[in-house]
Amino acid sequence: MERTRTGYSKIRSLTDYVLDKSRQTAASIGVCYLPSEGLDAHLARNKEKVLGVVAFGAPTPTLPSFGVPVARVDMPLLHDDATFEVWTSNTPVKRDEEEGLTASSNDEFLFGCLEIDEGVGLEAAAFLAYCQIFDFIDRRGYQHLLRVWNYFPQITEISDGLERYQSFSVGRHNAFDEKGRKIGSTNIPAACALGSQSGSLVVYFLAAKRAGQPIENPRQTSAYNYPAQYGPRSPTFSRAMLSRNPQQSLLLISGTASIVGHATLHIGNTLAQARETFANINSVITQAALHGWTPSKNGADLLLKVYLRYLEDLSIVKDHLRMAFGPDMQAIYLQADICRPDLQLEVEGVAISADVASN
Ligand code: 3EB
Repeated sequence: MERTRTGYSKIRSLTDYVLDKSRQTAASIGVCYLPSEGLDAHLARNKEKVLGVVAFGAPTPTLPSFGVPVARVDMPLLHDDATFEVWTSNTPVKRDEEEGLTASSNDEFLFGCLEIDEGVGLEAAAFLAYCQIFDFIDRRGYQHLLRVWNYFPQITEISDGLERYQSFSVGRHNAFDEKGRKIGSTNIPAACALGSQSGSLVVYFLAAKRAGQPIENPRQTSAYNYPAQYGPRSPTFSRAMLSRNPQQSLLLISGTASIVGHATLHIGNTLAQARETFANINSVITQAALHGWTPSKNGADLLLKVYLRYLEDLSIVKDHLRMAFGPDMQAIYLQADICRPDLQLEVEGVAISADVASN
């Protein structure tokens, strides 16, 4: 009896040892939103572990150059002058740069950003940006594109007979085809695409060595299957991407709006659009749970970005967001044009399993 028990406890501790070992060695990432005041201290504390910084605000905030990838998005904050989204690694990162694409990576993840001049036209700019990203990550072994953030001005304007968002989607879709990632043959990344105030096409992204699990939403037509009324080439994004690693799970939630099936609902009613949007996000989280995602209580794992077309909708959306996702979630609010003229808000974000939330 005694021997068996000892034997058991040995096996248990060996299992724990191996698990602990893989936790210690596995690379993980974290993200946080910071106001200007908090930025310097955070960067100083994390130094060689900073993967990248995204600067939101208008006029676009300036940053000291400290050798990390920085994406600047000219987009007014609704509660502050500027906000910084800072991605960090638990281990020192490797820096890399090629033709204007700057990146940092650890053993699992690569964060990158680039800005493409629109002189060639938006469709071509999108095509070039995505071709460059695919070549870059493929050559470095981070071939799984998990999440992409896209920003460009005048997103709903019509140019050459097409809404600019649709031109962007054409260029992006063609790049997927060009680089051997035809729909149906590949995992499609989670994404969002919002209208900034000025500047070129700004894209930042997260890629990984390990494939993620794309998540779709049963309440919505998959975007890559949208009918042609929304554009000649469908938008190439999934509703969320679940990335499960030994040390952490990440749920990367795409831009989500008041769309059911493929139609916009509640036109002209911001509160109803907000509720529909929250229902869509909760539905995505429920789908992720079927693939092993464990949401934490009170929204403690959630970092959301809320894009509002109209400043005056801020307080009503804020109140309802907290009710929908819990008192412990964090959110920042930005003023942005949404890609469909009839949408008044869009919400996207990331959830990180509780053990390693922001660092
Ligand atoms: C939608 O559901 C709203 O083109 O990358 C959401 C997320 C939207 C990503 C994109 C667009 C994109 O269709 C718009």
